[in-house]
Amino acid sequence: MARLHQDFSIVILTGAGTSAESGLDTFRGSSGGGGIWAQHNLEEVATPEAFAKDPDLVHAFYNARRAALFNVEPNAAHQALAKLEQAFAGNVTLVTQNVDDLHERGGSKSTIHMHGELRRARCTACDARFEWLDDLLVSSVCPSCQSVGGMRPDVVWFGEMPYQMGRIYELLEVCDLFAAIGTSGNVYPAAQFVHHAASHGAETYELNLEPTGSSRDFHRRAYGKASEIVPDWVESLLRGQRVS
Ligand code: BJW
Repeated sequence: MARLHQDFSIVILTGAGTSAESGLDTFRGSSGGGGIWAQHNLEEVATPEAFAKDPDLVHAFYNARRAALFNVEPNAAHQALAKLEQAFAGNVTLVTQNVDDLHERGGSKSTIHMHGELRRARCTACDARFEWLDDLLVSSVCPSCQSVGGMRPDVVWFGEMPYQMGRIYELLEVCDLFAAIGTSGNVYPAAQFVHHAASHGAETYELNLEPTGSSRDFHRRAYGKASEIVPDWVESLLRGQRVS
């Protein structure tokens, strides 16, 4: 690692693998199979069409996952990324595809949740967004416009535009280092971030349990459990930190 300076800018993209050791399922599992999409048909629970067709089923799917957040804790990977954000002299931006709140609970202060957040709800009638810790139901009332039946999880389903894409692309275009951690690289547009960052000059890192279909697109790679390889990587970045 070259010596780093105060203007050095890092963008980190995290995915479900970052939270796996906290006890939250990944979507696609590892090479042996499994994961959330092996148990649920994504077209029945994670599309706007699914919500229109069977909102009770969609609410049940997300209510269970929201409730599960009360039983999990951030792991060493979340904590290490928070430490990097706090201790690094340059700029660190954490972009997560995860809808859990483990980065925040691990100490990160300004995480971009590009696929939304389980602990938030959105009204499809007036578009207001709220913190929402209880179950969502078809009978839930919008606290803003009082509509009934239109409250939905504030998550980004297939076919919908992820949040803050303009800001994310701007950050990718000026960053010096881009890292993808615990993500399979199967879902767009996040899967394209490595190309966008590299084409604007960033050095790119993949940190994952195992190689993915995108591994060859990264300049550097480290494989193993996030709770082990992320703290090591963060320490190496902090050790290399010098004003040149
Ligand atoms: C470990 C570990 C450990 C395990 N340590 N690692 C081509 C171009 C553009 C778009 C498309 C395209 N083709 C199709 C599309 C559309 C679609 C898409 O990508 N479909 C794919 C199936 C092909 N994309 C969309 O619809 C998106 N919107 C969109 O494209 O809008 C238009 C647009 C165009 C251009 C610019 C901007 C916008 C929206 C996608 C929304 C995804 N939503 C979900 C659900 C969110 C709510 C919920 O949680 O239910 O988001 S799907 C699901 O996948 C979730 C995740 O955030 C996302 C990514 O999954 P992730 O994080 O990578 O998890 P896994 O499970 O896949 O991988 C885990 C990895 O961790 C594995 O590699 C393990 O090995 C590893 N691991 N344990 C380290 N301990």
